[in-house]
Amino acid sequence: MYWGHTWGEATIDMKIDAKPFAFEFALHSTALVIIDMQRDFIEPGGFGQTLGNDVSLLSAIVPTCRAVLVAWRKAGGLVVHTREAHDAQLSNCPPAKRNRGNPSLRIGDVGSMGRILVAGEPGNQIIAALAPVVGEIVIDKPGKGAFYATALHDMLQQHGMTHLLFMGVTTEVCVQTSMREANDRGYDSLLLTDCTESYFPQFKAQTIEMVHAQGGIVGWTAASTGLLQVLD
Ligand code: C5J
Repeated sequence: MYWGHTWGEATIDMKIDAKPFAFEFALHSTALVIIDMQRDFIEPGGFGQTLGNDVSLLSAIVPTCRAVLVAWRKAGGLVVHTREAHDAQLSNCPPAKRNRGNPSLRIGDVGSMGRILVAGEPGNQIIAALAPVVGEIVIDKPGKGAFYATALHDMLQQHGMTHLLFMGVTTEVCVQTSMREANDRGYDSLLLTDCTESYFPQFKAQTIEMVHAQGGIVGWTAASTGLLQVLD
């Protein structure tokens, strides 16, 4: 299926060292996409912990994510936040997703931060350090990918976006899925490697390799230092 959008002629004004080769982009056509930095994954009592994970691994990236977010805002770049969120009736949470595995609490059950992965609940809020400000896009997504069953692609097209910078959690699940969806829709995407984390360090490392392998089959990867330098 062809998605029917047109890509404008962007004036490249930024270039950073990356794998497999330099990532070139224009500030006015690039969005910072922050995947699921919500309390459900980062704080004790949420979905991440109900699956038996050590959530402290994920909170370690918050200061780096915040530094990038602050610099990107200061430069005037578009910011997109996503949350993995289902409606209160769980009408957009298929039984295959809810019933899989043996978590201590399932999606929709009541935990210490309200109902697990349900929109509007305390645990579903983006952590305070990265909270959205007026003018930033917030996408509630029922799937792992940010494009599935959301208006994200349309919104990015309306804003003339061609390039995406990804950060957030977890690397191999929602971040990777979203990057692959973006790739299939024609975006050039870069994963900021020190701004993403997994409950499984080996999965993070392998995902980074998968993204930039084969000439950038999914996209580019780089630490945030180069981006912060060009934004300075
Ligand atoms: C998961 C996500 N890991 N945001 N969600 O279930 O990566």
